[in-house]
Formats: sequence, structure tokens, C-alpha cells
Amino acid sequence: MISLGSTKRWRFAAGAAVALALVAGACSGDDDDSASEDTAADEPAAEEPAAEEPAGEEPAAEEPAAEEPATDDTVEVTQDGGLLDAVRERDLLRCGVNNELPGFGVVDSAGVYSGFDVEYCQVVAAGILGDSTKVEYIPLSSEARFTALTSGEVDVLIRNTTATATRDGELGVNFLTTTFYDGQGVMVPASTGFTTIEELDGANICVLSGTTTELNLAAVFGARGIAFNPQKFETDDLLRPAYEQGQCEAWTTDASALAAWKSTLEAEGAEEQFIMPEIISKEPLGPLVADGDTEWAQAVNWSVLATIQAWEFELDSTNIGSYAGEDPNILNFIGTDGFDPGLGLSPTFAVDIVTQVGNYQEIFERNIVPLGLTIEGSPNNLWTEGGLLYAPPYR
Ligand SMILES: N[C@@H](CCC(=O)N[C@@H](CS)C(=O)NCC(=O)O)C(=O)O
Repeated sequence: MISLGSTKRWRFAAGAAVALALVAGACSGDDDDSASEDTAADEPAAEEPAAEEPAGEEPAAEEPAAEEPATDDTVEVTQDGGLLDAVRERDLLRCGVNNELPGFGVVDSAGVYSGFDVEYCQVVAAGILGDSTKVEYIPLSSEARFTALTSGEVDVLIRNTTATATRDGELGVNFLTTTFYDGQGVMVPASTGFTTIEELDGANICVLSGTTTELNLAAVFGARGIAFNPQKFETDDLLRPAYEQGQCEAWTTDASALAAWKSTLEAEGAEEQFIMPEIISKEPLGPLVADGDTEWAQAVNWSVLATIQAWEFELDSTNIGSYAGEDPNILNFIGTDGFDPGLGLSPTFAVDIVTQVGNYQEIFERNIVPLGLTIEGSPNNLWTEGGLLYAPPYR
């Protein structure tokens, strides 16, 4: 169970607690050189949290990218890096996923994967291979995910990953359509009575290394003069027990993940949890591919967009196969009247996706609604309903 303490006690306990966290959190992710730097064991992080955090989670380039002239490499990037053909040849999509985040990516004891992101792997397989089951799921930690993508270990990464400028510009990856508009939140045991992040002054805060989360934590708390001790872990398997044992007074990550952990913890007998109302960042999550293969990126992207367009057309897994209307836009979308989406995709690729997996709403309701989150009132709604989901036309 979670032990509680006063702010003062947290300050005094920080050294010992962080030393423990270091053992668990030590990692050498090449996408985050801050992971092993800001430790409180030899520095009083609570007093100066922001100064020791680097501005980006990847090593900063010597010069800002914006000032760099376009290189020949940029100009020579080909339209076709060959991955679309390679995946078709292999007849299997290698999809990098989370295996321990309820709602987004989990694997059961029989090795069966499920979750919102997992279903988007299936969407891509259905769109490109015509069969949503032709997926090999490759579980990746926050630290390992980008290297796995750029090294070719996975064809696409769909793992609650936030699109950011530095990741896009420096890591050789290409963020596609956002599938889930998220933001970073903070959770505490409800019994603390804490409702604002200001009340966490001096607290130990659990956070995963190699994430946008740890950077936002430093930036926001630093800017507001709230002292804190980051307790960094490489995976939630390590973070969760530390939080439950009271090693951290708060847990910060994507708000959707906090919702998932709140229900999981409470269902498994832990005390009631409270998610603070304040959202401290933008976390647009979605699929990404490696740079340099435009056709592959387009094929993945149009497959994902099909789930949004189908929802807007009120087409779902039960009715898309039997559309009998005459809307010319829908007739294009479902591949009749000679519509060719290009890229060698089947004219009925959208029908394959929606029939086999579902439209966005179906995927959301199956995986995210059980976490206690809703479409209504969120950015994860169609643009026609006040949300941010918008697919360019299929014509
Ligand atoms: N969206 C953020 C955070 C991603 C992240 O790592 N989230 C946690 C959610 S608690 C996670 O995936 N945990 C699973 C793990 O332990 O690897 C990012 O892209 O950096």
C-alpha cells in the first residue's frame, strides 16, 4: 500500500528513495541522454529540478535544425524505400507496440495482444495485406522504441508515442496521423487530499525515462518553482510497485495511461487514486515510420485515416460491406466505380479495414471507454462534432 508523508518528510526521504529508484531506472536509452543524469543521489534535485534537465530528450544538435540548409540527402530521398513491397513479400507486418499499458497495448498469458494501438497495427495489416491477422507484435520499451524503428526491427511503431519536433527532426522518424489526442496528468493516492501540482512541492514523482513525460515534468514544475525529485524507471513494471510502496508521492504520465492505471490499481485492491484535473502538456499519440520511404508512410497513413473517414460516413464493421447508397464520396471510399487509391492498395482496402477491425469509434469504444474515458467532449471526436479527427477526402 502507499504510505503517506508530509512534504517535509518527503524532502528528507528523497536521498534514500531516489537511490533506490536509480537502481531500477538506470538505463542507457539512446533516445534520451537525460535518463542517467538527473539523479538526486549526488545532487539535491528538489532544489533545482529544471536546471539539470536538458531541453530535449535526445542529444541536442550542435546547431538548430531550422538553420541548417537542406542537404543533398534530403533532396535525394526516394519516394519508394521498398518497405511496402518488402512487407507484401513477407506477407506480415512487424508492428512495435506496448505490452504493458492497459487500453493501448497489453499481452495476455497466451501471448495474445490487445488494445487501441494493437488494433491500429491490425488496421495497417488489413489495409496493406488485406488481412488484419497478419501482424507480428514486437513489444518495445519507451527507451528502445525509436531505435527499433530506424534499425528496421519493426515496420511501424504504434506505441502511445507522442509526436514532437525533436523526435521528428532528429531521430529519423516520421509521425503520421494522430490517433489519440492526449495530455500529461498527475495521479496521487486520493487519501493525500492533494488536488494541485503546487501541493506536491518537494515530492518524489515517479516517471518513465525516455519519455516526453520526464521532460514536461522538469519544464512545468521548474517554471512554476515547484521542487520535486524525479524517480525514473525504464518500464511500468518497475514503476508501479515503487509507487504502490510509497516510494513516490505522485505518478505522472499521459492522462489516458493514468486512467488505465487508476482502474487497474483500484481493481486490484490498492487504495483509491485521484487524477488531478490539470493537464500539463499536449501528447498527440499515433503511428510513426522511419524516414526515407514516402510510399510506406502513405500506405500506413491512408489505412489509419480510413477508420476516421468511415466513422464520418457512418460506416462501421456491420454495414460497410453492404452499402447500397449513391453518395459518390462513399462509393470512392469503398472502392466501387473504378476508384484506385494508388500505392498498389486494393480499391477495397478501406472496406477490408473497417470490416475486419472497425471504424475509429468502434476501436475507441472497445479499448478506451473501459478505462473510463469518453469520446464526447474530448479532442478524440470527429471535426463535425467539435473534435480534431479529420480525414482528407478519398478521391
Ligand atoms: N507519450 C509519451 C509517454 C509514453 C510512455 O512511455 N508511456 C507509458 C505509460 S505509463 C508507457 O508506455 N509505459 C509502458 C512501459 O513501461 O514501457 C511518450 O511518447 O514519450
